[in-house]
Amino acid sequence: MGSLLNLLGLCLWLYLASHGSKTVNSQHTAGPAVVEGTVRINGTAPIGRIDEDFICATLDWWPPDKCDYGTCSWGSASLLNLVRLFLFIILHLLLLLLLKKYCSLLALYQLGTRDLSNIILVNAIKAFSPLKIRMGGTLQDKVVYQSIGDHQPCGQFVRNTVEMFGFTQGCLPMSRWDQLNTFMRQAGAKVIFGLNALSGRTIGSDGLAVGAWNSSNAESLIRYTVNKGYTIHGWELGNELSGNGVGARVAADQYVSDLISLQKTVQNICSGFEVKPLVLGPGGFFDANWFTQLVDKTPNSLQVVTHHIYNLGPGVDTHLVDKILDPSYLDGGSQPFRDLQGILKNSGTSTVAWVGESGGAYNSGHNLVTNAFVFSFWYLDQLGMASSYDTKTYCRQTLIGGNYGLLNTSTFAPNPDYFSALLWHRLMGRNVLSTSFSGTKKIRAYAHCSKTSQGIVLLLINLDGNTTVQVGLTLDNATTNQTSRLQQTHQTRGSNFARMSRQSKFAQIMREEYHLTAKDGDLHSQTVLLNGKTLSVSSSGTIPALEPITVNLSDPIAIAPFSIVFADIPSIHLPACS
Ligand SMILES: *[C@@H]1O[C@H](CO)[C@@H](O)[C@H](O)[C@H]1NC(C)=O
Ligand SMILES: *[C@@H]1O[C@H](CO)[C@@H](O)[C@H](O)[C@H]1NC(C)=O
Ligand SMILES: *[C@@H]1O[C@H](CO)[C@@H](O)[C@H](O)[C@H]1NC(C)=O
Ligand SMILES: *[C@@H]1O[C@H](CO)[C@@H](O)[C@H](O)[C@H]1NC(C)=O
Ligand SMILES: *[C@@H]1O[C@H](CO)[C@@H](O)[C@H](O)[C@H]1NC(C)=O
Ligand SMILES: *[C@@H]1O[C@H](CO)[C@@H](O)[C@H](O)[C@H]1NC(C)=O
Ligand SMILES: CC(=O)N[C@H]1CO[C@H](CO)[C@@H](O)[C@@H]1O
Repeated sequence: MGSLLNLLGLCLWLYLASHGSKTVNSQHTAGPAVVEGTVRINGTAPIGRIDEDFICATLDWWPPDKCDYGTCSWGSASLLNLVRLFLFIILHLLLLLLLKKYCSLLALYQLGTRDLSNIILVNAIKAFSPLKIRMGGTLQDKVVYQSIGDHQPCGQFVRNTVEMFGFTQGCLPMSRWDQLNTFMRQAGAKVIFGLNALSGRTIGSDGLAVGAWNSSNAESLIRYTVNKGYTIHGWELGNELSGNGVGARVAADQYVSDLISLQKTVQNICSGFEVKPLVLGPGGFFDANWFTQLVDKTPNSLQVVTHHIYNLGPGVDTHLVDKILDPSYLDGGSQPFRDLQGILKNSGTSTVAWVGESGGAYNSGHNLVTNAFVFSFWYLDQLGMASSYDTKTYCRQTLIGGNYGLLNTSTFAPNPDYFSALLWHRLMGRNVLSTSFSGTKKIRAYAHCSKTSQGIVLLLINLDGNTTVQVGLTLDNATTNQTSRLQQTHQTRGSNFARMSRQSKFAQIMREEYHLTAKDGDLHSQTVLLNGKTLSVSSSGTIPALEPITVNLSDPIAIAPFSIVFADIPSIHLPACS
């Protein structure tokens, strides 16, 4: 049969059929314009498969006196400082637990603001169960790990402008490492730890780091970790040393042999374990030549190739919002994903790609942009785009710290992107669907199989501030049985949809929608509304439930100006999702 015959175009919302884009209401009426558009999904086979725990966020080493453009945005978010708070958190959680169990004094136990933020932090991480957390960043290649029997002082980073990255080396005391691991275990996080890859090398004036990696300090940390029974999901070698590097660089062939040595070390120390930690690298900016060499020469040593993304330029840029709202600018961000996928396919390796660190705008982001509602346009678009090129995990810079935290640096209250990430995590299943949009360039459209049902979930982002877009759906390759299911919506089926299982008939004719908008329509707001209601933690630090609205399946999906919609459609069953 010809491919045209094989193509079963199924138009769900029929009034849209074949019209494409057209303005519905008159130009002369007041209020925003409405245009129509169509999402087209090819349901034959998935084009990518993300990790179950795709969402990842970073914790960095930057101390409080890390400043950019005259602003110091890191507070006490450093891995070396946050750990102090962690002790408090654990103590207070214990105290709360005791109070709850043994007395009725709970109401009298007043939470201080610091205690409250600590509880928010634990709850925010736990909400993902698990959240991947990558510990690393620029200063990771200047960290030494305290080792047993080492009586050298274990000092913090000290500001020093003549040093690379403006700070002296810093030391991770094992007592802090204990606290971090205790906390991460309690919060249910999966930790990826970035090792110092400059250890033992000398850095030339041109930035080239010469000599082999001295793994002895890393080895002592890994050994200590294993002996203590801590689980580390992955060990990553170095930060931004690939290609031209940032500050310093390592030649690809040298890095390859260092990575092979790290893999041997991990295999050796963890030989008794059935599941061994992953080895990741290089945690740097994509460089086709350098990455090709790495992937081709480490077929059995590298489980995950990680790259970093700051495609919006420096945080000080005053045109960040213009870039975020420009569809062609966003499209330009697909280049490294596409190229890296090509390299992996060509080599036939089992190595997979992750985004190991991505904060959009470098040098700590931009206050009220990279921590405000508008940034969810960029962030969710990145998550959608990365998935469609088979990226398995995406680490956001940062969980806390800088101007791009998912959580507020001082209160740990969630910023809008936190809720965007949580919705993604709860709804978007592993299989990625080939998706395109016609009608307007201002809609970004992605689709995955649903995480909670046998159906699909659409992610639609409206970059236009004046236009509501009414979205219909066309499915290629839906089977005739699906057609009949959709047309005879009264038909009851015995399928078990997680959320709607008790109302399977209902599930056949309804879908669930999550509409995200900025408070007061202000793109710079740090408050996001879900279906018109403010999302915020409760006074006791509980992360709010994310409640959908249900919509008649025969209605188009209405994407308001400057809004983001997740639409969960349990009744559409595609071959790609079975
Ligand atoms: C859908 O995807 C399959 C591969 O998965 C491809 O063979 C087919 O041509 C695509 N159909 C359309 C209409 O693009
Ligand atoms: C690696 O570093 C350790 C600790 O600093 C040192 O004792 C050892 O000699 C170094 N190894 C090499 C090969 O330089
Ligand atoms: C954190 O939250 C406080 C209180 O809402 C706010 O004043 C502050 O600007 C926020 N900080 C950042 C960096 O967003
Ligand atoms: C909406 O359109 C008007 C008129 O073209 C323009 O002045 C305004 O900036 C637009 N608003 C947004 C949010 O794009
Ligand atoms: C489609 O429906 C027909 C009739 O209801 C049934 O015989 C057939 O097995 C179904 N095919 C699939 C792939 O479910
Ligand atoms: C859904 O919409 C159709 C067409 O407008 C209508 O016939 C049907 O009663 C609606 N169903 C529900 C549950 O509202
Ligand atoms: C499940 C299904 O119908 N798959 C078909 C989708 O279309 C392609 C060609 O366009 C066929 O090869 C598949 O068999």
